[in-house]
This record gives sequence, C-alpha cells and structure tokens, in this order.
Amino acid sequence: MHSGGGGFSLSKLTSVLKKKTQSDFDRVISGTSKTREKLSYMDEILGLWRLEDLDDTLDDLEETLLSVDFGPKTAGKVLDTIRELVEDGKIKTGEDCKRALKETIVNILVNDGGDPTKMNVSDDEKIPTCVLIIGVNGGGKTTTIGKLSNWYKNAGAKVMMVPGDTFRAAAAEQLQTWADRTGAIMSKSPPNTKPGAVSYKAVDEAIAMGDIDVILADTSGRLHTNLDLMDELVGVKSSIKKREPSMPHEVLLVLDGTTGLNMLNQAREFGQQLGVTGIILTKLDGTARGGAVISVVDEMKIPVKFVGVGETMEDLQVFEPLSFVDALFPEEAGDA
Ligand SMILES: Nc1nc2c(ncn2[C@@H]2O[C@H](COP(=O)(O)OP(=O)(O)OP(=O)(O)O)[C@@H](O)[C@H]2O)c(=O)[nH]1
Ligand SMILES: [Mg+2]
Repeated sequence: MHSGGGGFSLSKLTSVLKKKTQSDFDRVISGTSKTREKLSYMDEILGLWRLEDLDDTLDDLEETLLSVDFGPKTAGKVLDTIRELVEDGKIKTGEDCKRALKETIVNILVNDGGDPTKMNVSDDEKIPTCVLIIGVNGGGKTTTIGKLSNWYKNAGAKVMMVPGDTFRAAAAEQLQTWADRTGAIMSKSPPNTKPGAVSYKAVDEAIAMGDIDVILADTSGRLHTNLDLMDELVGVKSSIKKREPSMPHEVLLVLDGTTGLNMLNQAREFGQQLGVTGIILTKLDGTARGGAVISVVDEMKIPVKFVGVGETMEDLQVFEPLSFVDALFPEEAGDA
C-alpha cells in the first residue's frame, strides 16, 4: 500500500472497527427485532421440546426459519443437521437444540463466508486498491461509499471517489457531499460521459496522482433483472480492468436488509455477472429481515463484509457472524 497520510494499515483498520462494532452492537439488535420476535416463537417450541414429537418440533422450527426469510434450501439444510445431531444423541433438550441451531448458522456464515475483516488490497505499491460498489436502486450504495471512505480514512488511507452514477441527476453532488464530509477527493472526470469511461479515466487519474490508496467507485442502481443495465455494469468493470488488470480488488454488493428473500435473487444475478467478492448488508437499524442473508451466504458462498446501521458515516460495522446470530437468537427472548 501507499504510505500516504497517517500510514495505511489494514490491521489498524480492523482494530478501530472491532471497537466500533462493540459499541454499536445494540443497534443491530434493535434492527433485527422484527426477526427476533418471530424467532422467540422458536424458544416456545424448544420449551416444549420432546423427543417423541421430534418430527413435529423440527417441522415447526423449519417453519419459523422460513418465516424469518431463510430460504427453503438453507432452512432444510439447517434442520437436517439438527436431525442428525438428535439421532446421534448430541441434542437432548430444547437448550441443546437452540445452541446447535446457533452453531449451525454461525458455521454457515463463517465457513461459507470466510473472514469478513479481510478486505482485499492491492499488493502493488504503485497501484491503489479499487473497490467497486454495485446493487439495486436505493439500497444504500452511495451512503455506503461515504461510510467506507470514513473507514479507510480512519486507517490513514487517502481515498478517491468515482462518480460512476451518470444516470441520476443529483448523484454526483450526493457523492461530493460524502467526499467533503470524509476528506476524500473526487475524480475529475468530465460530466455526462458514460460510466465505463468515467471509471477508466478515474483509475488512470488515481494511478497518475501516485498518492491515492483507495478508489471507491459508485455506480447507478439497477434492477438485477434489467439485462441492458447489467451489461452496462459488466462494461464498467471491464473498463476498470482494461486500465489496470489487477482491479477491481473488491466488488461489493449492497443489499438492503429490509428486502428479505428477494436479496437472494439479487445476489444470484449480480454474482453471476460481476463476480461479487463481498456483501454489505444495509439498513439493519430499520425493520430488518436478517435471516435472508444467511441463505445468500449459504448459496452464493460470498462473505458479508460489513453491515450498515444508520445514515451517518459512522454507521458501518464489520460483520461479525457470532454477534449477528446472537442478535437473532437472544438469550432472554424466551422469558419475554
Ligand atoms: N436507516 C438506514 N438508512 C440507510 C442506510 N444506508 C442507506 N440508507 C438510506 O437509504 C437511502 C438510499 O441511500 P443511497 O445511498 O442513496 O442509495 P443508492 O443505492 O446509492 O441509491 P441509487 O443511487 O438511487 O441507486 C438514503 O435515504 C440513505 O440515507 C442504513 O444503513 N440505515
Ligand atoms: Mg447512489
């Protein structure tokens, strides 16, 4: 990496985030409360746990997972694991079952997702790290770029933002506001050019400047079902690649945490076309429907890297599988 600014180190970045994650944890909990309400029904089921009613209990559990937006495939897989553990005598009580459920889900997030704190970086001193941000309309892409800019800045990195959303009139100004707030610079690409050209020129400019550590490239929102717009996005990625083959180092898909299972379709399409390297799950402070992301990780094998928990630049947390699952299955829910 470049040594610009206060010296950019990923380990520093991670430790700053760990602290933040701890202090902001309550907001994830409040965000997933709708999910939690339904999952507390699970506690009731487990409270009535009887081995002779195993099939009924497991059916009820599966229903509960489905009602909080676990996809059928993932819910089925989780319940298969539970059934095996019961048959092996490893689950004897409702409490055992709850613990095993949590472990199984954490395992999906960890084994299929990998280490969320590892953001890919450029391994060439002269080449900045390029992060391409994609997703459907209004999911929180531009806001997330603001948050990421702040995150990288806290680690001593010099950030350039790329106004690749040439579709929406106010998009560049919105990005500029985030640049001003977080001390990032904006690429000076001429306005009204095509997004591929904007991105190509921005990468060129950043490399020429010599002191940019991170390029955060914004894109306009698009429905994953709109083939023309998906093609355009593939074009943006190849324009970046054309200028610098090692880029982009990360392609992060922004998923709106309130959309439920539809995010699975989004992840499939964007994943197939763009080669997504990570997910940022936004709006977990709202009435989030957290279960769906577990299916995304399970089916797509893409890690969740961050979660968004509000509208300010501070509201970004490194995704922690264990904390996330603890928030879904609160210990006190059964007593409430
Ligand atoms: N509560 C909450 N709101 C968020 C979060 N992230 C983004 N938002 C809000 O969601 C709305 C859309 O955010 P944008 O960042 O403009 O979304 P976008 O994906 O860039 O939208 P387009 O460029 O139109 O596709 C804004 O009102 C944001 O403030 C979050 O984590 N929590
Ligand atoms: Mg935007």
